[in-house]
Amino acid sequence: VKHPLSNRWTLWFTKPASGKGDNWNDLLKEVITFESVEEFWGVYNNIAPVSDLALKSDYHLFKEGVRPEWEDPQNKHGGKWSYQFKDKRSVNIDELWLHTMLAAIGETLEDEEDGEVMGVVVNVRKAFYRIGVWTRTTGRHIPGRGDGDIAGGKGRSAEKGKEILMAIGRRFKAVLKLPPNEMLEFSGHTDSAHSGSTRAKAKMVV
Ligand code: M7G
Repeated sequence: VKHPLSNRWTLWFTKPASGKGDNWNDLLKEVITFESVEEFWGVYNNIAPVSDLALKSDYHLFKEGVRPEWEDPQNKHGGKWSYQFKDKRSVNIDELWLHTMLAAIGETLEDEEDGEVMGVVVNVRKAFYRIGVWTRTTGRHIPGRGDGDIAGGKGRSAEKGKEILMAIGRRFKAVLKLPPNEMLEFSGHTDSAHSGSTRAKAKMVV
């Protein structure tokens, strides 16, 4: 018996750059798509744990049809909640990433009608592990669209859009078991793209 997930999910991997000529697109690889709880465990049990990955690797788990890139049509008006674990030796990154994936595929990060969560990401870097949740919107107006298009056609007000994103941030913070004084930060992808890095100025904190 297979227990179907609400969505089909695709796992992606960013392999570390080997030389200077490597660009983002050469490094990002689609791994596998699954649609049941059993298939998820089959994948999970057969891939390297985050703690074994080389520096500059990423795992991305995204809804099928959404590439884990700022440029994807479903991400280009969006942003992400993220947190950097700077004490790499004391953090159980494998457990945190597992819990993050389970929250994504189990759809516990948002209410069903929100339709905000596009995927989750873990980055292995020299100074930190970063885990993030990518959302379809930023709670701001989309340039060139009319009022009421804050949330990409869902007719939400800016206040409602922000509240939905804040709720996702609070749930994600609980998944990561962060104490109240540690802050999760939200940043828009366009800000990330312009600054050339993820470390763009945070627009919201939780
Ligand atoms: P990062 O992995 O988000 O954060 O971006 P880091 O700076 O902490 O490592 C690292 C680099 O990967 C960026 O400067 C971009 O060159 C590239 N990169 C990352 N992402 C998520 C994208 C993306 O969505 N699209 C493109 N074109 N490049 C990206």
